[in-house]
Amino acid sequence: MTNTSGMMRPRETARAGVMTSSSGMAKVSDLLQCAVEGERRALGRLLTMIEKGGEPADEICELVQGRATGEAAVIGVTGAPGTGKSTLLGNLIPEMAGSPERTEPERRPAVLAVDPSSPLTGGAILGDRIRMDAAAAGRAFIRSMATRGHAGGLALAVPSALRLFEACGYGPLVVETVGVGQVEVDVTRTADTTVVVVAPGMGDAVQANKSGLLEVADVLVVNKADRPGADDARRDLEHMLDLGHLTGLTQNWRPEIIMTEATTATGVEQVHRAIQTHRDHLAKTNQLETRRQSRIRKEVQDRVTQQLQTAASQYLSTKPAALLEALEGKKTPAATAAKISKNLLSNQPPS
Ligand SMILES: Nc1nc2c(ncn2[C@@H]2O[C@H](COP(=O)(O)OP(=O)(O)OP(=O)(O)O)[C@@H](O)[C@H]2O)c(=O)[nH]1
Ligand SMILES: [Mg+2]
Repeated sequence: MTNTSGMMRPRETARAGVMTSSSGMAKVSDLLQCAVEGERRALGRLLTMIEKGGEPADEICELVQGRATGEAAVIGVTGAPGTGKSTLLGNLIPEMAGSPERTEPERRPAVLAVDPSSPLTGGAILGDRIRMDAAAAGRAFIRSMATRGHAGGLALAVPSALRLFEACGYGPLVVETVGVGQVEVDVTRTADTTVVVVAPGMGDAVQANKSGLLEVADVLVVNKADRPGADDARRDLEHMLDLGHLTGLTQNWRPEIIMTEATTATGVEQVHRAIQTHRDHLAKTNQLETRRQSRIRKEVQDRVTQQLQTAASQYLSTKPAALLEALEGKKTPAATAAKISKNLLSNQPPS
């Protein structure tokens, strides 16, 4: 079994046959049952459905409701391209998975690596870059999610995938995003704990500050500590923290800055401890529930936005009279938009 679920166990091959109906389509409820029982291939197929969106994705959401409590820790890992996020995760996931020798409870972490450049790489490459030891890989689940240029789709797919992971017994839930673009930053903004990774050079502290990433940081990692400029990056971060450039979502929280060399796992244990310390802080200050609610609120808002957008496109494609008035220059686009919005919304009274 590979950590990216490229291979099947014999048991799964047999079950996969049962799961496929005469129409060639697997029933979502059957797939979910198999996934909950621990069959990775079934989970992978459900995630593909979520990624594609539409009715099957909504059906999964309905079925998962009640199975996922929303209590699993959600950890965002973000930073500029190439700063070493996936390499870091390869070492962090075994820490999160725990081990009997360390008398820690065993956990089953799941990673969703959001790949913004999927049309070229197919998405899978990024997930494959997360390498870890076999024991942890057996308990963890790693998956790339391709955005295929649909930013809105990503915003909907990520929370659905996280709930599915939780319903299948996974936790903590880690989302890796490249910290460029509003949707990617927003995805990590609603995590319980956000780890921002910087590296000397292109993805450095100043760059991260400009892209708004430092504002969302609960834990700061200077990776590639073996490279020249790492100490400068740390100093820049400390300086920005001192100047209060970073507001953070958590009141009274100063992100710890940790130096790592992800390729040799140096400093990774510290990152794990910092994540736990931040979670303890959230629990002590009663912010876990607030964060959970803000995730749900954002998902609802994103769904409403998407539905209104679809409704607007459909309405305009019928070439309504109001649109023609704008096209003929009789009304301003603003007045036309106001009229059309009113029409649209009055047809769908709040219930
Ligand atoms: N020297 C050095 N190289 C590192 C370190 N960590 C990661 N790298 C290298 O940096 C490159 C990018 O690492 P990734 O882990 O793929 O970076 P990433 O942030 O996940 O990249 P994207 O997902 O494409 O944004 C790889 O060649 C890694 O081997 C480190 O601590 N030191
Ligand atoms: Mg990566």
